[in-house]
Amino acid sequence: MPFQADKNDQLAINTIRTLALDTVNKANSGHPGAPMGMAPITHLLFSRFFNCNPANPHYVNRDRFVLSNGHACALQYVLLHLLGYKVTIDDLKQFRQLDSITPGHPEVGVTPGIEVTTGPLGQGFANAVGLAIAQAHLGATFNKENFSLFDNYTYMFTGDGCLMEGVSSEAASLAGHLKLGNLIAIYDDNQISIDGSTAIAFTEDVSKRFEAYDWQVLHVENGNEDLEGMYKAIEEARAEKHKPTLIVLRTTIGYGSRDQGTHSVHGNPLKADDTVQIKKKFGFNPEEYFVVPDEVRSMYASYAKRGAEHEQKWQALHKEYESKFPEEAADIARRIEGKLPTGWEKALPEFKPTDDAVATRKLSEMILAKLSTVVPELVSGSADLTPSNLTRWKNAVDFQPKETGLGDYTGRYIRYGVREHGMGAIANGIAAYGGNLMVPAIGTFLNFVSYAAGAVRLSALSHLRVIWVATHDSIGLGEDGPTHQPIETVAHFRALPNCNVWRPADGNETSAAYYMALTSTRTPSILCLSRQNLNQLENSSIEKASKGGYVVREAENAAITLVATGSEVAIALEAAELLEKSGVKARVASLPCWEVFRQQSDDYKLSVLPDGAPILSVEAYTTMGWAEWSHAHVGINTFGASAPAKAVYKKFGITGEDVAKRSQKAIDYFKKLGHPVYSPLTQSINI
Ligand SMILES: Cc1ncc(C[n+]2csc(CCOP(=O)(O)OP(=O)(O)O)c2C)c(N)n1
Ligand SMILES: *[C@@H]1O[C@H](CO)[C@@H](O)[C@H](O)[C@H]1NC(C)=O
Ligand SMILES: *[C@@H]1O[C@H](CO)[C@@H](O)[C@H](O)[C@H]1NC(C)=O
Ligand SMILES: *[C@@H]1O[C@H](CO)[C@@H](O)[C@H](O)[C@H]1NC(C)=O
Ligand SMILES: *[C@@H]1O[C@H](CO)[C@@H](O)[C@H](O)[C@H]1NC(C)=O
Ligand SMILES: CC(=O)N[C@H]1CO[C@H](CO)[C@@H](O)[C@@H]1O
Ligand SMILES: [Mg+2]
Repeated sequence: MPFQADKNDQLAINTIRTLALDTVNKANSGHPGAPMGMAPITHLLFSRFFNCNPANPHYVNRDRFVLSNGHACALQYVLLHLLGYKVTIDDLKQFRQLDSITPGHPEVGVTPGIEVTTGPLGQGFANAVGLAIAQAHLGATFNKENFSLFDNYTYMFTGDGCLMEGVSSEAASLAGHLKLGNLIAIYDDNQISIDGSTAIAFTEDVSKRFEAYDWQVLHVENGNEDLEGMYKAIEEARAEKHKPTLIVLRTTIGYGSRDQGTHSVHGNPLKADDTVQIKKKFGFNPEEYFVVPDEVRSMYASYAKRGAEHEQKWQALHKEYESKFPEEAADIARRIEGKLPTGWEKALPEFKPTDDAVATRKLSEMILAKLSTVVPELVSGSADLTPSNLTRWKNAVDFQPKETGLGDYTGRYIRYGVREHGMGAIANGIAAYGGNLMVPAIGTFLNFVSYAAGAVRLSALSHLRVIWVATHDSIGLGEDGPTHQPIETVAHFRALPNCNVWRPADGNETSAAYYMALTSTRTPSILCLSRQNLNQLENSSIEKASKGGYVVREAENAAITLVATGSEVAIALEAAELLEKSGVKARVASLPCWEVFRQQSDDYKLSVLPDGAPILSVEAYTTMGWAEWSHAHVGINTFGASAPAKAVYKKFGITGEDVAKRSQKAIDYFKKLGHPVYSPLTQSINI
């Protein structure tokens, strides 16, 4: 369709500009520059192309919009208001204020219509790639001839900052390989960031870079005025079904301000006299604030109506689909509702004490293989460590463009390449598609989850169920040495709010970790899995481990409690045996997940880590954090070493014998003090 101008387009654009200006000025804080520069493309995109239903922000086949340059969120809030989402003028007036729905950067779950939390630059870019992967996968899985149920676009705004960040390069490279024709990025090429002109640090040819990634790259030279040019570029982007598109849009930051085109309009409210002259220039009364002319109201109401009709049509199509493909329709409905398939948990294997010693990474592979058959929304993948991570089940189909001959879009195994940060951020986008439509599990070495820390933090903050299959979880990986052996990693992620760090000790515990990871729908999980074989415990169970901590070896009137995780539980048990031989009674507790254990009742926690005897922790990581549970700690507060695993454990004093010796020291020390011994829990419960 050729571009048709609307006589009120300019009025609408200036309304967006002045509303964003008022929003930032009222808060006396925020970023006016990008909203004023991107007002024209925003109006053009949402007036002519974008499908969403403001009355039902969760309508599943809506187009997805990601503001990767999240600092420009005044723009998004204004737009959501105009479109009729539940974002009022009062909400705009509460921008950046306590408990408002218009926080300083967009947050999913806080504001209706926000798809992903953005602000940390580059993340939104990669999230958009994940959303586009989800759309492509669901379309390939469920669409039938004449029933195009999942077929819409992911649009993303991005800026200089995002494109300087490595995470966007990782994601862009993969998106190009995957030929995601449903992904359209609009680059606010205003040549300004906080420090000033991009000439000081960012002079590469971005277009050539994206062409090299195999993206379609389009240019609009006058993003301030050329609506027709913008229209044509978006049309062309939509027509390209086999490549993602980058539209390089030249704009002027802070368009209309006396300081337009400079960094001074990036992140500060504009001066009062500047605001006055801007409003006059745009034909607005400088004495009036938060003004939406009637013409603009009714234009945007018509876009909302178009969106509601889009959903109605989709519902009708879905009904018809239901009658022809009842099984698929039921699966879609279940996933939209956010429910796992009934009885899925029966697929979780249980292990006998007499079963072979197996590495927990291998157990994880077995479990994933079982789950893959009963949880179709589970989509696995790895950052180029498939053979060692064991994240790929037999007969898995790779998620690949058909043309490559390597798989197709129905595939549930994503080859992320060596791009851990990109993988984490893309997985956030996949998880953010909604409900149970897709559940991403992603694999790498535990040590390299730290590479993706920026993305993990956003999984946690935005309540996304992303499951990290983090293998080679300690010095037990052996010969690869200190560069690969995590020491501080787990302490970091345990310190991260709303992130479940699991370190299972055997098969039942690994099943428990998966059970909890899948059912914790609003929390990411990191499963720390061993490279080395671990014996099955004697008394583990899915149920007990699902509490995050439990007793694996009970002893009445014990002189000491040992508490450990993962591979060190067996070492603690060995120490307990040795102690018993010398007449000392020892209990052992396994604490596979601190976060989940913390949620148990005080009584239960105290039954695992009781008063009356010293508690000694055993974990082949930094001891930081263990004071919450234990009086003394066996751990490693230096880097590891390159040698066979057994030798490394010996070097760091993490053997049954060493732990038995340390236990005796702890017992003697507290005896000498001569006062009652209280569990560290008792203190935290009482204060
Ligand atoms: C990862 C990360 N690093 C730093 C920042 C702080 N920051 C916010 S905006 C910005 C500059 C962004 O420049 P650009 O994307 O060109 O935005 P514009 O000035 O054009 O609005 C920076 C460094 C951030 N938000 N995220
Ligand atoms: C799809 O629609 C076309 C045109 O209406 C029709 O000819 C064709 O038979 C339909 N295909 C199926 C599978 O229903
Ligand atoms: C999704 O968007 C495309 C392009 O705008 C449109 O043709 C299609 O009808 C939309 N999908 C549905 C199911 O309405
Ligand atoms: C695993 O759990 C099952 C069911 O509770 C139990 O029968 C089995 O003995 C447990 N295995 C181990 C190794 O403790
Ligand atoms: C496991 O439980 C059984 C039965 O309660 C008990 O006899 C046995 O000692 C336990 N094993 C350990 C290692 O605690
Ligand atoms: C399912 C799968 O890809 N398994 C592989 C796991 O890794 C080993 C090598 O370490 C391969 O032999 C398996 O094929
Ligand atoms: Mg910029």
